[in-house]
Amino acid sequence: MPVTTYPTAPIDGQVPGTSGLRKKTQVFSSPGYLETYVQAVLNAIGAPGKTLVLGGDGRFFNDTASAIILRMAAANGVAKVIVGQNGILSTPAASHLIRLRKADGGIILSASHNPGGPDGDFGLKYNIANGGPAPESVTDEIVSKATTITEYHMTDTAAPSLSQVGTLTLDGMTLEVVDPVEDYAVLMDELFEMPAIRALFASGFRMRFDAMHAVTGPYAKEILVNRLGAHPNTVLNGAPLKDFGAQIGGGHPDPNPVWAKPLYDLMMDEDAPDFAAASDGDGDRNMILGRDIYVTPSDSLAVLAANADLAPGYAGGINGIARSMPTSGASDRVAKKLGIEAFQTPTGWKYFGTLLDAGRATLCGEESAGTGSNHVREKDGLWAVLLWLNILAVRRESVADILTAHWAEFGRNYYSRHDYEAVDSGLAEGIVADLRARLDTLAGTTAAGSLVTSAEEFAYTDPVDGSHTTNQGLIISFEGGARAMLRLSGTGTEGATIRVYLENYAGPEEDHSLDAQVALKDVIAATEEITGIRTRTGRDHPDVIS
Ligand code: G16
Repeated sequence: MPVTTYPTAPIDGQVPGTSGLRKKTQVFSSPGYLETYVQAVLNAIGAPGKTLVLGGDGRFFNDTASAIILRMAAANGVAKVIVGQNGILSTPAASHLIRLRKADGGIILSASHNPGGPDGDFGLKYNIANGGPAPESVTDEIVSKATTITEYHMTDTAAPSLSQVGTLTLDGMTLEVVDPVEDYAVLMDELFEMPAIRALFASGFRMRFDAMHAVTGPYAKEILVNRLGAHPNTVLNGAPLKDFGAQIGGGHPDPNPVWAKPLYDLMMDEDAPDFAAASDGDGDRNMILGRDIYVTPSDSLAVLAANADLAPGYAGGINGIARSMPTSGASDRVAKKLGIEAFQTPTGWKYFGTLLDAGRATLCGEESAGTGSNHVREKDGLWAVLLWLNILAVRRESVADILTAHWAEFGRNYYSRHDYEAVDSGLAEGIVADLRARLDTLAGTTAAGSLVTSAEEFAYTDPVDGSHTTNQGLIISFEGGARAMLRLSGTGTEGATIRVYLENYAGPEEDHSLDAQVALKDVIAATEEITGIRTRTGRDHPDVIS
């Protein structure tokens, strides 16, 4: 086989963040950068003889990167790569394919909800054989290799076109090109009461799904329109674009009320459809909206958990619910009622893997618009949408009525996240460090009229494998059950993003009709008094409130 060995490029000890390695596209596409990281992955996992899945969200550089990775896989002795047609796979579909085909792992090309394009972001994530993001032990090994290897290997043979489904070879390596949607759609058929959802649409139920010009367009068209009979106008922005529509309308594939504002505004209108949802660049995140109501990801997890048994895939009940630390405690209340375990993990889907594998958690969710279950080992945007549809099809109530009934039973965890973006990294780290240094002194003090009951840095010991991780965010708890959490984003590529997560609980008998910012005003004021973020960053309000 004609293989050439090249010198590596410096990776600068850059560690993969919350979700793999994520950098500016220009960095990723600079000479040798992608190649060095891929070689590190192949060395870390022991490439010879392995079967890998490969796919990405179709953003700018996806096709070039796919071709490079295939040529490197062949040169490094990988036996087989199962790749999505045209190099495309949504992240949950990739996770499913790894599991379905019993692959040794997979490489997912995406920077998720981050913007795409030549001036946008690119990313690479390695997932292990269970279909989930590599745990720290594996990512540490990849980083160690990335910073010490001196050469990478690539076959001189050009990578074949991936435009047709079928089996090919590349210098002795088998290359199976698969339909990105089919296997995933079959899995969804198995999990949900499709005839009931079909009947819901047939009854005149109106929905909009905003694919945000990202990877889920073809998945949503196949499942919602072709299989479930939704009107073709259900899917908005369904044609994937390499820059997610940045050029044509400032598109940014982050499904939240800020970046999916047209959808949000549509649903706040009195003539709104019954239900709406959006997904992100790689299809693992979701936003849920009903007529005149936005469902926070934390509430969505709680409602899905409380009603999961209405779907055939969960008819036997769920074993446990896991949520990340900054996610509200709404799902804990559901777990308590169901008499099942509730877990609080660090931010990052990889921390759910052991709980899912051990059968201790069935549903997982994060405040960052991620919800999923044991059907794959990633969060799954369309899955969440389909579970909502299944619940709506069986209960035949509006989203708002379902939320109102949920809060009347469990109480409401008012919740909001305030983001301060592109803050100078040193300044952001200083704010966190200063607060960390004062944690022991905060309990018992009163800030803006709220009594601090405890303050701590979140550390986590995995209940399944005993692995321990520290420095996972700062938590300030207030009398009455309010919490403020602070951490720096692990997915940004420009400066630092300070995330402040705010939560306040109103019991079943209390008022659930307040605007979240109003319900949280005391905890917001107390948090500013304690942290001084606005003063120190010179900003009088967060850049994004969600
Ligand atoms: C990634 C992880 C999520 C995590 C999120 C946090 O999301 O997969 O599990 O919650 O990052 O982001 P940050 O560190 O910016 O708060 P994604 O959708 O970007 O892959």
